[in-house]
Amino acid sequence: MIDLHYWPTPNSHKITLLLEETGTPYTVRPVNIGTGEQFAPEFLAISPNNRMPAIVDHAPADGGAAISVFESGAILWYLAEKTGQFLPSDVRGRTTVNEWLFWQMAGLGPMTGQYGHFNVYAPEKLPYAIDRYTREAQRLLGVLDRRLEGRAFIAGDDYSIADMACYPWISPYTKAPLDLEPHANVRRWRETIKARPATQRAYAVGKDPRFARPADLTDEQRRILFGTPNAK
Ligand SMILES: N[C@@H](CCC(=O)N[C@@H](CS)C(=O)NCC(=O)O)C(=O)O
Repeated sequence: MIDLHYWPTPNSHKITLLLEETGTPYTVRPVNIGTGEQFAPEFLAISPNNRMPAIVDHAPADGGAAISVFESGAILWYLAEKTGQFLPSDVRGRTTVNEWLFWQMAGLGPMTGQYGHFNVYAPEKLPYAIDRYTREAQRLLGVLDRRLEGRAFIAGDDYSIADMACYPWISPYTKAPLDLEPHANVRRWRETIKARPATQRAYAVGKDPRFARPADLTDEQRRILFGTPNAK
């Protein structure tokens, strides 16, 4: 059984996408990042970067003690290897998936995250920061759009963990939608993934009343999440 340490954010959706696609049994362990549960010593023992998601696999392939994994890309890779799904077995396909997984982890995720921070959460609207991350998010969407030209999915014909890593980060902020109009391939690919039954189930996990939260961050949540000095 897998324990999934989770709060409904894009990085966690990546993992429920894969768990639902593979039919892997898992237990959701909520980590309320708005109240600081990511700093609890028990959680830091499995996720030293005080970020979720993280997993604990109580039945690892080698039959040994439980294995914990933090970082969503590493979790996707671990579970894909374990289940033998959504990661090609040939060296070329595997390398392609790895490239785009790293691209998401180092580029699309962080840059879109900063776009969201400065557009949605920052207490002041800083034009330079907003322009910088809007341009960078658009550049990355353009890269993905070109990759998807003539391909059903990022690595080719088959849906893979590279797609699952990217999908939750395509315009994730309802209060600051990214302009997807110039990216027809991204829009087509996104609709295809959205229609998958496993995608519907993955996102339904986050709708549980356990995860209800206010529409806007409170000062206390800002202090916990961003260390904002002028928050209470
Ligand atoms: N690179 C990490 C990033 C994870 C991450 O940033 N998680 C956020 C929510 S999406 C979090 O746990 N934030 C808690 C905090 O900022 O204290 C991954 O992909 O797993």
